[in-house]
Amino acid sequence: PQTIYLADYTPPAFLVDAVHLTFRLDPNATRVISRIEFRPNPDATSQDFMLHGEHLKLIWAKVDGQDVQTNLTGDSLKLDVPNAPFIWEAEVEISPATNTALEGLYMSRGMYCTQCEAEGFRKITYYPDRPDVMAVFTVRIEGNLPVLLSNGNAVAQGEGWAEWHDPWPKPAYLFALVAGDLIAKSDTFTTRSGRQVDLNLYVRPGDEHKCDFGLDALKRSMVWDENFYNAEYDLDIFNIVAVDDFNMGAMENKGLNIFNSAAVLASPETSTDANYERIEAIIAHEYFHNWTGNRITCRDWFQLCLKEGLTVFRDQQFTADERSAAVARINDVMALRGRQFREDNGPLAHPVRPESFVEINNFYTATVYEKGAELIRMLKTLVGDQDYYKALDLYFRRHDGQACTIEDWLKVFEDTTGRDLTQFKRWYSQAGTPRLKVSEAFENGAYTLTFRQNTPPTPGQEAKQPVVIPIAVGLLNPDGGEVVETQVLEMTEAEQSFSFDGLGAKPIPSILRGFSAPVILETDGIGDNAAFLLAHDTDPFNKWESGRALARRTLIDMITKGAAPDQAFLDALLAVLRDDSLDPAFRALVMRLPTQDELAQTLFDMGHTPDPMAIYQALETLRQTMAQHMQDALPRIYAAMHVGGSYSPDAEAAGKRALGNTVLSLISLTDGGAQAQKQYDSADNMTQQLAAFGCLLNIDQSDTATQSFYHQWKADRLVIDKWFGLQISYAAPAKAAEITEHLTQHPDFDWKNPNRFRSTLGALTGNAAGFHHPSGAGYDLVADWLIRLDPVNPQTTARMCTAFETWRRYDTDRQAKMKAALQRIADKPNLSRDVTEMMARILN
Ligand code: BAL
Ligand code: ZN
Repeated sequence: PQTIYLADYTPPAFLVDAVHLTFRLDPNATRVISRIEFRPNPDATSQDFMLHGEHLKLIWAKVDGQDVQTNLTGDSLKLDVPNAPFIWEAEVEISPATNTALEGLYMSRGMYCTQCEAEGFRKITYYPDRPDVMAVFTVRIEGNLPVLLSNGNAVAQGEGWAEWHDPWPKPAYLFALVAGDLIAKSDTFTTRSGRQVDLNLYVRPGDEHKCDFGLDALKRSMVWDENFYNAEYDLDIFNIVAVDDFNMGAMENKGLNIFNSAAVLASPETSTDANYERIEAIIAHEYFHNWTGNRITCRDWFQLCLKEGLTVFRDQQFTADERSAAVARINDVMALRGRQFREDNGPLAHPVRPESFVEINNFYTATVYEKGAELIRMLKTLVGDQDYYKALDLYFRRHDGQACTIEDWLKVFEDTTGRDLTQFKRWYSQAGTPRLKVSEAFENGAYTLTFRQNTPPTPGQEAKQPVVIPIAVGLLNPDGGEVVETQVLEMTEAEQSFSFDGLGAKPIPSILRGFSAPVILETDGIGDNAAFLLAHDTDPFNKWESGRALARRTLIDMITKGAAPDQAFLDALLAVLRDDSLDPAFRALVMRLPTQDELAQTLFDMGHTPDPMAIYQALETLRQTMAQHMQDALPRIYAAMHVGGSYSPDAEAAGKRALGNTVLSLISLTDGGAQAQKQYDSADNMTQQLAAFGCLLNIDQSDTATQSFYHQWKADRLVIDKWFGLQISYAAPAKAAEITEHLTQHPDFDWKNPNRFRSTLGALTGNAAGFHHPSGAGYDLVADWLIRLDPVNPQTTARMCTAFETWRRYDTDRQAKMKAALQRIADKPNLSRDVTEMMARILN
């Protein structure tokens, strides 16, 4: 397959003013008739006219009304056209019913829907399918279905047809069409300047009761974007559609967002608190794309972080604002470390703005999204809130209607603040997570912190240069009071010192407050302050971080030295658990132990070869010890966390349930599951039911619950996804592959449905000790299924290949087994471009 380079970018030879599309829907033979108004691009460097196309059957084509003989070159069309405005018309035939890749126009349980980002529109008709070609679309849909939707505003409709017009020029990747037997739950929103907007959430009959929360989250997002970014909605209709078969979480098509049903449908009985929180964040994310992504889009796919990093940052701000900022930040950092740091440390490491790709779908990554958001957060920290919002205003005014680059984005900040962001830009081009070492000195009342930064080599990037690191620091005095409030130190050199004068005693530093930069902080040079900071830090992130550091150290000592769990750690944890002045959600986060994967990476970084079984065992032992150590305190806290009344997904109630269920998981380790069974039997919402089910699975007391849960929920696909996933997540290491294999034979294992595939095979890759069991059965099973899925759905297959990205961490036996599994995938004839690229990068 061909590699595409950022450096090779050239502007399009022709621009498009208007697109008219007519769809005659048919499952196996949909006709798409296009009429496209082209004109030469004055900024073009070439006159070559080229249209992308993939798997299209061309029926006829005309230029300015004259039939054209087309020379098919691969899947694209090249032909001679006038060096003047002209009209291209064509009719093609496509087959949505056999489109299992879920890109382009496809069918999901009888309903038509589309997914065009990144390059799916070329599977619908011939078009310059690149984001810097923006056009006004008018769409007519003909089909014998009650609901026919496309982007923009509804123009006209009749029996079996509908016409839509989107006045906002957009790239083809934002095109969408939906047709089916759907029901709308509706609401309205009036924008700040008085525009009345009809809001509709379209679902399958039977799902109407799962719409209220999504609509409410949408309205809150609309208000929030007006308040914080002066960003108003710009059409008369905002439609969301829930689809069962979807590769991603959701898609921000202009005026017609399409959502994986798991990312929008919610009811108390079927959705957990975590589901509600995720749905709220994704609704906000897709809505926020209306400005950051749609009104201002990307020039080319290398600039993906321009819209994704910024929109993730905006949805993180929204969650922080709607819920608890401290808890939101901790959750964001856990996700960043779990996915992005792992990616940055392995063969798939790439810059936030990559410089080459084979398949762009492989770059919808944690690095582009989550690290991309961290870069925006750092910019905001560096320039301050006021200048940040000024720069954003300028960005919206200067670039509205344009397809932009990271250079455009940074220029807006330079023009607003007068800063030179040349060095900051390295964050976009250098892959890898910087290591930040700190040491200290105290003399004559002056306290000095010295930092050294170093970014390890990553594929294709041996040597790295220093980046700009905003380091938020506060100082505490030895009795726990704060002597220096949070200041942002701006590090630009490889090594740099910062001093604080006039101190009466050597202070205790709290460094990288709020996780002010996406780096790995190494504090060996400043002594051991973790227990002190866990007790006293005023910065909630670092308070949590200190608990995490203690837990990590205890576990590492257990694994590498055979040590017993550290009593001081257990006492510190118990003190937090009992501290009713702390937010229950925060306490639940402090009680959460590091993941197996995080421990494996930590051990690897320390020069050890991680043994997944030893890691698993240490975590089990520590949990058991915690349960005993805290036994007396648990029942009171469990009772205190009871939430009465009818279910509400708000942060306060969810926080209490989170802590209550953390406590329940410890209680169930000493009471044989009695309390969990009680909670399971009396639960009136999915959060409580699923948590109790997890406890029962964990202590192997679950046969009855497994049966009863299935029978209760067998009609609900989203709940049955949980049922598949939980059994595998809680499977003991030696049994995980076998249980997964067994579940793949279950009549409900619909492997072509991405949600079901992920909740089964994905759950196995997430059960680290099960996946890495020395038998190699986990590797083999996952490889078998990836080989099977690839011809059906390359995108979902490629995504799951990342399970193998850590193979070089492990012992020679595991390495050999993982490599053999990877090689088996790589050797499969006719492997997709997506998976071919992933195998080449992982094995490299
Ligand atoms: N643009 C793809 C889905 C999302 O990031 O919103
Ligand atoms: Zn996005």
